[in-house]
Amino acid sequence: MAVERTLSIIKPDAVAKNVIGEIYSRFEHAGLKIIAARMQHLSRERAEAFYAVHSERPFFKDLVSFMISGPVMVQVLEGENAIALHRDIMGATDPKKADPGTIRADFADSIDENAVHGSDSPDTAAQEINFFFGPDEVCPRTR
Ligand code: RTP
Ligand code: MG
Repeated sequence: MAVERTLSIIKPDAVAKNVIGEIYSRFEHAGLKIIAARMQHLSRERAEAFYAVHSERPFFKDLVSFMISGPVMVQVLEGENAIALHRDIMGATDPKKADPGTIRADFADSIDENAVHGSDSPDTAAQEINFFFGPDEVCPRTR
């Protein structure tokens, strides 16, 4: 399997619950390495741009309002099969349908406030990593 990179966001609800470390621990135990990270409070414009693919969906306005309701923690994860592995650890979009032991099952309250984001394909991963991080902010492990 190929080594991949994926973009991960710990959303405002999970930051507010003070579980950043708990979620990072799950990434690390799964073999994913954090190779870039930043906390930031997104502007409305940046949140709209990030979720532009959903701009025509009925939930778009609420999604953007939620994403700017507090700081988020944004990171690049690297590892074997990282994109699908990360989404497995996250669990289903709707926490009521998420498998036990997944991040969303354990920390998300609703489909609207669902704790984490993860890229869904190699193309979106590359695009989303570039959206948040410049080349000199991504630090591949040399040891
Ligand atoms: P994400 O992009 O945040 O990782 O979530 P995802 O791939 O699992 O789900 P996606 O379809 O990309 O939707 C993005 C976010 O929009 C909200 N959503 N609400 N009310 C609804 O039917 C609905 N569907 C999606 C969720 O917060 C989802 O994470
Ligand atoms: Mg998505």
